[in-house]
Amino acid sequence: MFKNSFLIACLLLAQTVFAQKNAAPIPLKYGAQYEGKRTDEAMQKWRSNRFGQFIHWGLYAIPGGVWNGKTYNYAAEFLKSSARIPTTTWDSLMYQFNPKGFNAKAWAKMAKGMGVKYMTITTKHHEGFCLFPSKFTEFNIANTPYKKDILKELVDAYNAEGIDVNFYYSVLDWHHPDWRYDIKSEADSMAMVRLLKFEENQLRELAENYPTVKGFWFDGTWDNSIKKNGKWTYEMEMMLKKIRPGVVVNSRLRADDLGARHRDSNGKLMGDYESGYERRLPPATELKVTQWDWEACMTVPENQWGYHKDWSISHVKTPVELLEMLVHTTSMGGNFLLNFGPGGDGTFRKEEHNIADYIGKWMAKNSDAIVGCDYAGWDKQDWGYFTRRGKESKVNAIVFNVPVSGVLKIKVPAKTTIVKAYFKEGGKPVTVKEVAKDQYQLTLPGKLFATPPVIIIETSGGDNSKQYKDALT
Ligand code: H76
Repeated sequence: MFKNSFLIACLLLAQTVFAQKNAAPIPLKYGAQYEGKRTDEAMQKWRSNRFGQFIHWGLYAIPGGVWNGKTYNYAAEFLKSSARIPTTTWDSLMYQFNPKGFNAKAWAKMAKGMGVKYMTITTKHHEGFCLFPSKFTEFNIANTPYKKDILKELVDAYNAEGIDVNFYYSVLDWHHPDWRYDIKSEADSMAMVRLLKFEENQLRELAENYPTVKGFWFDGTWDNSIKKNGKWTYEMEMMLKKIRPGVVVNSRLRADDLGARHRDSNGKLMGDYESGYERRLPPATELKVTQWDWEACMTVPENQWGYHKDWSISHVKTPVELLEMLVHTTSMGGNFLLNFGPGGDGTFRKEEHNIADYIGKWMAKNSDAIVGCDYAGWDKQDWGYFTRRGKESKVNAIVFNVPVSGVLKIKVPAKTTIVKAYFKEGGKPVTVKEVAKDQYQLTLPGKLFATPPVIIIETSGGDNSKQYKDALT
């Protein structure tokens, strides 16, 4: 009986796979615009950046997760919703927005010191407050006691440090009266038309007024009201690319004709890169992610993006944990966007400074193994990660877990020979031993490492298979 149902299940599976393979693609007007990776210069720069700083800053930074003496453990930027605060009450926080400790140049210097190549900032989060002076709403920075265009100050300061700036923009808007979660009536439909027109105006404003913007990072697009407006998401992508050729847009913006998100109804990625890896990395085995560009965004605590006063309620990732995530991401051909949530006073917390210092010190010596690097094409090993710059014959081995044996096992692709290996820092040679066909061992000196070492492995296209005879099986 079991055998029979197993057989039937196999047949059914084979049939579905067969059917999918042969099915004609669903015709779509607003699906993926191209397949694979963009190869233009702007995209190559975006990809080579690898390490970015995410900044969540808005009115939510002022209460910091605490309302009327009560601490709300959910994400600080969701406080309005968690504590069910009426819109008018929440919005009046804007009259307190006056970050006395804010210094755009100091922020940019800290980011530069950390080794990031790009920064993505919330121009408008779900609360609807705009960090830029918008013609289309009063709910913006110009009407706070701070008054100045804080977004422009940041763009200028980061650009001066050679850091690209991208704009996060939430389509979901708790402030705007026309936002709808779903469209169930003609009135809803008309409200959403007005909302989307307002947002189109703001997006045009952002693209036109900040000419160096390198990308748009959309969020708050998961509701039915947006799934039913795939055409608008397509039009926004086209509009931004027309105003700023080369601009990079995340997959999260997009829905297709049928409401499929990120990937269209034919399974093709929309936008320029997969942006669905949030607070997690793709599984190590999922190297197929390299078929398109992708980015993982990461919080320091479990789920806090905006400033929260109390970080004791969840695990706070250590600097070395975050560094490992950055390296892991690079080794799988992705970008790593690490979040910072400055306080209402415009300063970063101690933990964030510590992370910036620790990663920055490592990047100062080793950024060559990250920036401009990609998946190396070698099998992942338990002791750490491989990265490689383009098609170079040099491979970087970044060691996070030193085995008890002190021996790093390596399996190279067929017809690859390891010529030599040495520590990137100091150049000390590492003993290399070929132990079987396409298999090597690197022996580490018997000492503990204070920070993850990078070992440079030089290879040649030599064929080591001749000296080995495969077993007959
Ligand atoms: C849920 C959610 C939002 N998406 C993250 C990138 C944060 O902005 C968070 O508030």
